[in-house]
Amino acid sequence: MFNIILFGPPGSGKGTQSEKLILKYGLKHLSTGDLLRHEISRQTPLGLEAEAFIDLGQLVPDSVVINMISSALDEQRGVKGFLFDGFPRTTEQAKALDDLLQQKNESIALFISLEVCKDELVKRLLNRGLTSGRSDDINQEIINARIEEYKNKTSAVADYYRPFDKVVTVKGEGTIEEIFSSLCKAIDTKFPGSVS
Ligand code: B4P
Repeated sequence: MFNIILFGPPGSGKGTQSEKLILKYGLKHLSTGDLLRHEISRQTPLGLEAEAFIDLGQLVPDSVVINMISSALDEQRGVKGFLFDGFPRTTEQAKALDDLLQQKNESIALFISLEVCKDELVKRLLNRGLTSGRSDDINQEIINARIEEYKNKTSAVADYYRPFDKVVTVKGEGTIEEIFSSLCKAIDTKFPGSVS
C-alpha cells in the first residue's frame, strides 16, 4: 500500500488538494474533519461530543478520533493506499496510527506538509464561511483558536515523522493547480511510478 499524510494548518488546502490527489494516485481519502462532520449531521453521540469542541475551535479528544479512524481503516479492504487528511493532529494520534498500520503490516510512505502564512489562512477560512455553513469558519476568534491549536498541539507531529526521512514541505500558496503540481512533483520524486 502507498499511504500518504497531507498535513498543514486549517485552511492550508488539505481538503482541496486531497480531492485531486486521490483521483490521480487512486488512493482512498480519509478526512477526520469530514468523518466528524458526517457524525454531527447525523447527531450521533460521537457527533454531539465532537461538535462541542469543533464549535470552540478546539481539537476533538484523541480517543474519539483514533477510534473513528480505526473503524474507518477496518471498513476498507483492497485499497491501493490511504490519503490521510487532517489526521494525525497530535503526536498521540501519530503513534496510534503507526500501531494501527503496523497491525496490517503497513506504514506511512510520505508526510507532506503544506505551508501557508496566517493572513492567507484566515482569509480563506472566512471566505469559505460565507458559503460552507460551517460554524467554525464564520468567526475570526474561532479561526484564531484553531490556528493556535495547530501551533500548540499539531505542528509537532512533523517532528515525529522527521527522523524517518518521510517529511516533505510544499508551498501551499498560489493557485490550486500550481500547488497540485508541486504536490505531484514531491510524490513522483520520492516514489517514481506511484501514479494509478
Ligand atoms: P478539517 O475538516 O480538517 O478542517 P480544515 O483544517 O479547516 O480544512 P482544510 O485545511 O482541509 O481546508 P482547505 O484548506 O482545503 O477540521 C475541522 C475541525 O475538525 C478541526 O478544527 C478540529 O476541531 C476537528 N478535527 C478534525 N480532525 C481532527 C483530528 N485528527 N483530531 C482532533 N480534531 C480534529 O480549504 C479552506 C478554504 O481555502 C476552502 O474554501 C478552499 O476553497 C480554499 N482554498 C484552498 N486552496 C486554495 C488556494 N490555493 N487559493 C485560494 N483558496 C484556496
